[in-house]
Amino acid sequence: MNTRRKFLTGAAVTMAAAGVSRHALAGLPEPVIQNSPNTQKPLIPNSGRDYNPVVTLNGWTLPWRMKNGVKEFHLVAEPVVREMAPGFKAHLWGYNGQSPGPTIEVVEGDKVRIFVTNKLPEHTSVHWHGQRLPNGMDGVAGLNQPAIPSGKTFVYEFTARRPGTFMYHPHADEMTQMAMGMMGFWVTHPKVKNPDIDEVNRDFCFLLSAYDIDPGSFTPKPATMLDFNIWSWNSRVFPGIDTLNVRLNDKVRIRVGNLTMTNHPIHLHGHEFQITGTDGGPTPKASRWYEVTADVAVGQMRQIEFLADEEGDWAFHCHKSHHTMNAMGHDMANLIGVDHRGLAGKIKKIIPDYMAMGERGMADMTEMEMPLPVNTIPMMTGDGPYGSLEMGGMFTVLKVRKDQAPNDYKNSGWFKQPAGTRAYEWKGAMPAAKRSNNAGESAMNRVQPKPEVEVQVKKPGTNNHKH
Ligand SMILES: [Cu+2]
Repeated sequence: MNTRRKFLTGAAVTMAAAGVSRHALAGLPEPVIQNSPNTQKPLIPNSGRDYNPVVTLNGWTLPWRMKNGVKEFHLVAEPVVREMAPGFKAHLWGYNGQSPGPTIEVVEGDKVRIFVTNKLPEHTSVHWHGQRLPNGMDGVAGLNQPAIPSGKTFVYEFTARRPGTFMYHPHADEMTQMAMGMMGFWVTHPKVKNPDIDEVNRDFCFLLSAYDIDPGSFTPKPATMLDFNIWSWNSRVFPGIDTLNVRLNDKVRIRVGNLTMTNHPIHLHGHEFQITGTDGGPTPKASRWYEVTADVAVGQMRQIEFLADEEGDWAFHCHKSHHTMNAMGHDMANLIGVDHRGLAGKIKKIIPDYMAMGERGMADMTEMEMPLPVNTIPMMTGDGPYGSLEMGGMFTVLKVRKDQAPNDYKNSGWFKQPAGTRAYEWKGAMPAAKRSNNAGESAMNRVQPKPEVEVQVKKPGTNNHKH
């Protein structure tokens, strides 16, 4: 496996950088470093209790070693270069070579020891979000422990008491460190059959994160509170997010955690799902109902499950339309309905590169050959079988296929729709429009007096509102 091969490479790099002997590191597991932003195959457990591993979208699971019955992991907090989409790299902070960090998978009842080495320029700590653990292991710097100074390694030890969906992130200079991409997923699998936890064929997970990276630059601005321009799943943006490839009639679980500054209504097309778990654990079966959108609030985890029984390429995305766009500025005039072709000619005399846009909507943007600054990504993009998807950010596709082999996670290309099952153009005659002026006649039969002057209400302060 890829990560296995990287095991030695990563260790060698780390040791050379730290300048310490192999002997001095003998007490810690060698850190495993991941160089690829692609979705890695599930890590089949080769020691400890057995379980069905998860697949981290554009991510990976951290290998461990067993030492006297304890599962030992080594996390390295460090600056990383994350490819957020082909052609767009960000200078983030993360763990073991990537942002987000590797997923940690354990089994309920496992004794866990996590070595955390701090290679950041400032102190850090790790909080194990949602876990039951001794107070001194909760990771809030200043409250539960002193912060881990730059260059030092701290050890966290606890038993994974509750099965479920969790995450980890710093609890020291949180604003900066989470804005820079420091976070990771944690899954505790059930030890024995749990009546509220069903077996599934595919189990995906990812974290929601948001960045403010000016087009042409590389480093997120940590002071941003609301005006983020890069909305990502596991620090990837569409079309850089891998698709979720499943077999027809697979039972599918998707686990989502939110470490952004706003909520994200996560929406799946073509199927209905139930919320089967939160960071508080599995939801009781009697409390579940069907949804097609799950709102994941800030600091929450949601785990959804469905039967993938409709073949096709199904959109899966955040339903806030601004979150399915890339590198977006919000300080733009509304030009819908304005024909400014004449004006554009005049402006072009002064600014030869000037381009009129937006008067017919924004879809034109996907056709524009507008020069982009280096290291950014178009706002609306992504080629599909029928043209541009005009999407970005928090968007990908669930691919349900009859011929997807079990345990195969390959993308099989675009769905071939059976003949006669696609929306088509009406080519017949178009009847004249009939206007209905008497809707709700019986109750609302009065003639509405028309105001002589149209009143426009403007709320105070809306001018300053950027979004
Ligand atoms: Cu969103």
